[in-house]
Amino acid sequence: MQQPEQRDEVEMLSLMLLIRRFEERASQQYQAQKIGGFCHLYIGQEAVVCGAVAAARPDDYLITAYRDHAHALARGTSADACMAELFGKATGCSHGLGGSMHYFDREHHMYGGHAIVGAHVPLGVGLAFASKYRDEDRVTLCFFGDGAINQGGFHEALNLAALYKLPIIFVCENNLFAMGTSVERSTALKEIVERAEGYEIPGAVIDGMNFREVRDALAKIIDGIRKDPHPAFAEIRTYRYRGHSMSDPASYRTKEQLEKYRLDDPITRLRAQLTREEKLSNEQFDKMDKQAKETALASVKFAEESPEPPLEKLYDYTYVNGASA
Ligand SMILES: Cc1ncc(C[n+]2csc(CCOP(=O)(O)OP(=O)(O)O)c2C)c(N)n1
Repeated sequence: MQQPEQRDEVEMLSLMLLIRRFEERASQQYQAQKIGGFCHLYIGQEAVVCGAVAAARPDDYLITAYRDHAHALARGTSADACMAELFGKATGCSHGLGGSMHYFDREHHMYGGHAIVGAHVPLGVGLAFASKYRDEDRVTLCFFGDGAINQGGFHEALNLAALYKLPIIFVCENNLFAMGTSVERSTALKEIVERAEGYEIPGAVIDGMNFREVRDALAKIIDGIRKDPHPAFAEIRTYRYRGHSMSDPASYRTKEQLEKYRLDDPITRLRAQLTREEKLSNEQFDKMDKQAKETALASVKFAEESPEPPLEKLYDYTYVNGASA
C-alpha cells in the first residue's frame, strides 16, 4: 500500500515555484494568442493544493473545478503535458481535446478539471463511493470554490456522503470571489464552514496562505478518515492575485486588498520559514526558481513543437473504455 508522499518542505517549495512560473508563462502565451478558450490562473493559491497533496497519498483520488493547472502539476503531471493541453496539442494531458478547464490524468489519480460550477462535487462523492464499495482505503480530495456551495448538487453530494459515511474531504478554496461576486453578496451564511454542520459533517477553517498549516490540518483530517471512513469539510481561506480568468480586469476589488494578500504570499512565507530555520539558503532558492522558470519555458517549446490531435480523434476519450481506475 502506498504511503503519504512525505515530500520534504524544500521540495514542496520548489513545486509551488514551478506552479507559479508555469502559470506566468501560460498567461504570457495566452496573451500571445497561442492558447484559446478560457484560462483561469491559480496564482496566490499554491499553498492549498500543495499542502493537500503533501498530506495525502499519491493514490488518493483528486477532483477539482476548472482552476486546475496546479492540481495536475502538484499531482505529478509534467509541465510539458500541461502546457501542451493549453495549446490543444495531442501530447497534452487530455490529448489536446480538453484545454485549460479539462485537465485529466488517470495515472496520477487526477480526475479533472470540470467547468460547470459545483457539478463535479457529486462526481467526487462517486469516487469516494467507489473506494468504499471496493473496500479500498483511499480518500477522495474534492476541491471547489466558494461559488459552488450554493449549487443544488453540492447539497445532494454532502447529504449522500454523510449518509453513506464516505471517505471524502470537501475542500472549499475560499478565495472570496466567484467571478466578480464576493462571498458576502452570494452566501447567506457568514462562515462557509457552517454549511457542513447541516449534514453533521465535521468542518475546519484553515489559513490557505500557509503551506504548513494546510498540510498539517489536512493530514490530521485525512488520517482520521482513513481510520474510520466519513466525510469532512475544510474551508481553506486563500486569495487569487489575478482576475477570475484572463479576460477579467478584477475591478470589483481594491488594490489595498490585493496588496494585503500579496504581502502574505505563500511562497515567500514558506521560503522565510525555511530560511529562518536554516533549511534553505538564498542560493538554493535562486537555483530552484531558475529551474522552475526553465521547466516552464521548455514546456512552451514542447507544446509548440507537438502535433495537433488528428480530426478522427475528435470524439475519442469522452468516456473511459473498459479498465477500472
Ligand atoms: C453552473 C454554472 N453557473 C455559472 C457558471 C459561470 N461561472 C464560471 S466560474 C464561476 C465562478 C465560480 O467561482 P468559485 O466557485 O468561487 O471558484 P473560483 O473561480 O473562485 O476558483 C461562474 C459563476 C458556470 N461555469 N457553471
